[in-house]
Amino acid sequence: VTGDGGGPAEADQLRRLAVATLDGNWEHDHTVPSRTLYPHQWSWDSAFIAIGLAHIRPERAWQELRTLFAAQWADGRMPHIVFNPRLRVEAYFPGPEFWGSDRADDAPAAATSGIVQPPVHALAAWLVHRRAPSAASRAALAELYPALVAQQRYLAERRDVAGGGLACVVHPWESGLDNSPAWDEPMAAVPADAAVMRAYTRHDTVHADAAHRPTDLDYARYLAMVESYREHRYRDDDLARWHPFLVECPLFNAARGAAEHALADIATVIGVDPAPHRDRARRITEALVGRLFDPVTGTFQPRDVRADRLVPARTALGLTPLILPDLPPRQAAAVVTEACSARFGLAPRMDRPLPSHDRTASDFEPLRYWRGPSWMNLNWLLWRGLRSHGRPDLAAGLRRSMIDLVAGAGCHEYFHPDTGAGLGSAAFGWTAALLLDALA
Ligand code: 9WN
Repeated sequence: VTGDGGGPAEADQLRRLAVATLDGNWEHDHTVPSRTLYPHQWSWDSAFIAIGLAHIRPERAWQELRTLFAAQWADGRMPHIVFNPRLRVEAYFPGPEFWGSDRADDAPAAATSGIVQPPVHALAAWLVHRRAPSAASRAALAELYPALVAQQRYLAERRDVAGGGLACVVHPWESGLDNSPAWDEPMAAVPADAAVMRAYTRHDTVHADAAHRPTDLDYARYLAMVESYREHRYRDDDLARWHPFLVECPLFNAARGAAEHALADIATVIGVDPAPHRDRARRITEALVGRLFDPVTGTFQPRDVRADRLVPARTALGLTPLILPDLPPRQAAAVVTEACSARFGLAPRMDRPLPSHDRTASDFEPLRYWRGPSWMNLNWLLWRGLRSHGRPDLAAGLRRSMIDLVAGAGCHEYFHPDTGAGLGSAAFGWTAALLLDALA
């Protein structure tokens, strides 16, 4: 998977595969991440997918974002799943009846989950416009802008539990990296019993190998966290008093910062003052550096707010603040050093794909989901960061590795971090979409 071939013929063939994958996952007015495992609309998937659609079907890219934002809550929260009412209950677990969003004051008419995902949507909207600027794309930006601002305001005002300028995730699903070793320590404090899962039927393990997915004990805790939040009708008052899992995630907060940069650009295009966005972006970057950068390890680590300490696991989450264009040179250099270490193996010519977790760690698992396998979205975020921080050599190596992954295995959900073999869903939306962006 590491060849450096790849002429125009290979690129054309890969593009055709990516387009077929996205077309196959298109469902009326949005794209599903996967027809089997994830048949509804997912929040951050749709943002990544829009970035890819911009290269082939820009109207669909805007439709993707519009459909998602139609399910925004009145408090500004963007739910992580918007359920398709046409699907059977068995299509996905936990489904709408488990979430019970209809009992929350701020929920929309559509059935949704009550938690969020990393806010990469403003960046996506900006990139979709920039790909093919037109009167229509400017109108779409103007239409989405208030919703994007409300999304950011919700996170800044309702989720800054520690008051230090960073938003907390209240569930590992909110980070997008569900079973990352980053969450093991804070999750250990969540009461749960694997027997809980006997009352439910998991559907993920019907479509994917159970050995590649989170465990039943993980799921028991995931459900316990949803139950805690749902009992409070998804309100965020006094979270510290009653919720068992509160963590400041580097990727989630870097996405917030990147969103403010994107909103500043969007504001300029639609004739709004960009200064407040630039100001907020600066403050988020300062808070990230102040609260999550560990000068001893030289990397960014999540902060467990309940225990008030940094989580020691060194996962790929720690590399993602590089997407902030204003990350100070000292931290940017430290992230690059970490990425190029034996833990992640980034190089101008990579001999193995970028893993999602430190490959030298004892809890590295090459097959299990976010505990080792390589993921296109993490590759893409780091690729973007490397370009904006003046490392085209490393960016080129990573880009080649991303293309080789799909050339070798197809548009899989994730990939074996040694062999590049395809894992999880075989026709995964954001893999196809971000490949199109890498090929452009
Ligand atoms: C729970 C859809 C989503 C992604 C997440 C990924 C996975 C869901 C699950 O699939 O999470 O939200 O059922 O495992 O971890 O990042 O958005 O592709």
